[in-house]
Amino acid sequence: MTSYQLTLCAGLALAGASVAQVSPNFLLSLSGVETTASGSGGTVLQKIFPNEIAFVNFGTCSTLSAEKWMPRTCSHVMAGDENADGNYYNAGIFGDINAILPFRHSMGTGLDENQRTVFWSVASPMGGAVSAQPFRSGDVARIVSNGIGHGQVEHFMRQEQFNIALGRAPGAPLDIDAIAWQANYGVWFSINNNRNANTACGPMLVRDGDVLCIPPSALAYTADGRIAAVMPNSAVVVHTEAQMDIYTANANVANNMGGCVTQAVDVEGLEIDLFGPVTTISGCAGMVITVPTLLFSTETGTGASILTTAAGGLIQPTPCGLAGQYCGAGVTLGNQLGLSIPAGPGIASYVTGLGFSYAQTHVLEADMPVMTTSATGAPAGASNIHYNSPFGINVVLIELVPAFVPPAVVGLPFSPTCFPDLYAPGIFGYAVVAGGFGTIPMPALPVGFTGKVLFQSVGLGAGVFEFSTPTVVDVL
Ligand SMILES: [Ca+2]
Ligand SMILES: [Ca+2]
Repeated sequence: MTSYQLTLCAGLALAGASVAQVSPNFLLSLSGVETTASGSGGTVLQKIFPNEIAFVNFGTCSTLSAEKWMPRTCSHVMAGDENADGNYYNAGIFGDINAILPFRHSMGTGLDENQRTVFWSVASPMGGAVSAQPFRSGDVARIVSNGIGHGQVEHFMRQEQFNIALGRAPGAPLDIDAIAWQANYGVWFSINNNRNANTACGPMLVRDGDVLCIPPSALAYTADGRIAAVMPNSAVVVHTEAQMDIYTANANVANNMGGCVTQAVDVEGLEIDLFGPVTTISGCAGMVITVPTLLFSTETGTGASILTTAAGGLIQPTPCGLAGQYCGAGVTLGNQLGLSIPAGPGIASYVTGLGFSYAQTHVLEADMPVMTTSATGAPAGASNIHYNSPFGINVVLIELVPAFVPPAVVGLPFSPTCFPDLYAPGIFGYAVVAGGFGTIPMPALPVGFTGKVLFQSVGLGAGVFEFSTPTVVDVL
């Protein structure tokens, strides 16, 4: 084997977070469609889909509610017409989001995450009609505007790099379904299907319930802190599926029907707990691996429980209580993460992606993202735009654009805590609204109009403009 020199980017080695910069709040994704505990003001924002990301802010426990943070309609605008069908709307984009990496938080910056900084993994590949780089099930990536154009996939870590670290053919099929990272601890991940691999400990079957580490010494970084290269055969199974089963059983958590969860089956979400105990193990091939305490979720954890490897396996505590009900004491409802409780048992979903984060929920969505009105026109208010803003005064921009939305204006010195880019093609109208949840009517559409109507809100933050996520209505 040729020598494979890897050096840690000097600027990145200091990325360990201080305790003051650790958020107790979560960005997360769920396996099924769930409803926010608040009802989100009766808006369409109350439904959280498996290809979306929600934010759980544990600030006020009596009104705890997960809220939609990255609507799929925001992803549609970021991605463009990725499947080349003429529409931005694609209800099933990504299949599911099955891993989340809040990058700013993982870098230890203490800054709010936005939809351009977070990385995620998909269950089904994104269409390749716009991006020069693919977004596949084995990638951990995000969608940005770069020098090539809008809708470009930017990888934290590529499917080929995961395969190389696993000692597999770079092009082999792979589905990453859990990711956590800190420069001091390396990449921690789990896969979605059992796969043959050749890890640092030799040939083996890696299971979907195993938790693996690629240690810091095997990672090289880009200047902006993404993975540039990995050392071949460097991945190590740190916690086997059997060990994850033991952590899970020891946590003694109930599922959404009140049954005791005794097995992990498939590890679905991972995050590093910087407050937890740290151990070291020998990872084969002379490697010493520093093992942090890990938060994890499992396919068996219906009711959306979150567990931890601390003390041999516990239910994860949050500022509003445990993230799951004890077995024998009832069912895990889902309300511990701010999700609405259905009649009868708890919610059917488990947590599919998980990361600590600071964030603001500043979003827009249309109740009719596709309108077939070119033959008839549509009166004002035939449909509505639903919003959620943390800011007291907001200007919702209404923009008519041609068949393809022009790229956003990037690099503005605005929106430090929200969506960073402004879409500003021809502004057709605007509405001034207060903060919180609300709706504005869609403007009238004349007979014969086809194209896109784009909405983005500008909130007045602390002396600076803060942009909402954008949304597009396809008018056919
Ligand atoms: Ca499309
Ligand atoms: Ca995936």
